[in-house]
Amino acid sequence: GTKDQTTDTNNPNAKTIEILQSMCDYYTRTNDTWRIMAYRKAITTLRRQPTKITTAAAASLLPNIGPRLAAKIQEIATTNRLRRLDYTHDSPLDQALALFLGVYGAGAARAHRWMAQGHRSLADLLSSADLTPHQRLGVERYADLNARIPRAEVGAFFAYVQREAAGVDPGVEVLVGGSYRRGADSSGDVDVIVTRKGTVSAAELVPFLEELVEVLTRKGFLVATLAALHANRAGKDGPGSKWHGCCVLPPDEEGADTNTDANPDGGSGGGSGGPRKEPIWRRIDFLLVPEAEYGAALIYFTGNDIFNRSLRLLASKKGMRLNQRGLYKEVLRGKNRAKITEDQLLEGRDEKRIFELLGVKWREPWERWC
Ligand code: DCP
Ligand code: MG
Ligand code: MN
Repeated sequence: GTKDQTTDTNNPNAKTIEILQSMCDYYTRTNDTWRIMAYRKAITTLRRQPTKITTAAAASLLPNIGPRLAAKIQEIATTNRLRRLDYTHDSPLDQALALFLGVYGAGAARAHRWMAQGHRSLADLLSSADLTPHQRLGVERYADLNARIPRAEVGAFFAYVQREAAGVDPGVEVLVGGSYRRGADSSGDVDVIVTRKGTVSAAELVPFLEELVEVLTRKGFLVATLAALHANRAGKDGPGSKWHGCCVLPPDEEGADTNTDANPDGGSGGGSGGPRKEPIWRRIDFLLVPEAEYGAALIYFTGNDIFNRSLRLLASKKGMRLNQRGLYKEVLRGKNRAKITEDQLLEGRDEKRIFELLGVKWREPWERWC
């Protein structure tokens, strides 16, 4: 996901954030990666400010805010609007493109191609576009897959997974990473990190996950597969290290907090006594992590993505390399930057130790929004 959404209603810069977010959404539609990043960073900075930023001078003193963004912040703070945004008015074409960009699994290139082929609605796509099975699911479950998952509901999904995981192998540990670990009020998906003491490779956890997926599917918890273990077995993330799909809380689960009737803000209605509505399909990811790489994987899968990028950049400036498996000391390279020997692993299992070796102050997960 690209949205780190928390409720900004009480934030003194709420209006500024809202308008900058509209600009960011516009640049997402025009696929302007550089500006998307600049706006996201500025929004994160503003979210952290305890007081309202009203002048360009004050704004430019803040991290990640350049002179042009600072001027926009002043314009919004003083006029409550941004003239630049008027020129991004959503035409019907823009709206169709924005709609297609929201189809799960469709990138900007795909969305533009659908536009070029003359499609303008989800109904058009279903009736006449050539859709892969995953794209079809993204269109059919459009609203579900674009809905944020309230924090309490992520907790309920986790409790369910944790119980079934213990039934398959009591030695396995599970934890929710991603925006949930950063303390978000709502998440785009449920990122379940799976590990077991003594493991050195993700492959050792594959049989466990295969069995867990089978059990969860049989119980009606998992309802769709988007990326199965075997599909990425040879991927660069290691052998079969992840599984992506969709889940629902089975309605017949006794005592379980379902997203159809027990949760008043679940969004799907349902009400006591009334007929049950279809549960909302939620995105869930399982990530297999050996104990030897747990710290590096926790950093990676906690994010956010911008925080990860800045840590990696810092590592490379210090002659190190950080990825989701560990922190390495970069070795000397020969001609054409060819490696003479393998990079030396400095730390993989301990999250705090990786921060120490990088020489950065420890940041709690909820302090890692950028
Ligand atoms: N990640 C990353 N770079 C990417 C994608 C992901 O570093 N391009 C890392 C950081 C993310 C984590 O993986 O925090 C999980 O990815 P998600 O896409 O699930 O993102 P979040 O959980 O942060 O947000 P959301 O609430 O939208 O799921
Ligand atoms: Mg997530
Ligand atoms: Mn995810």
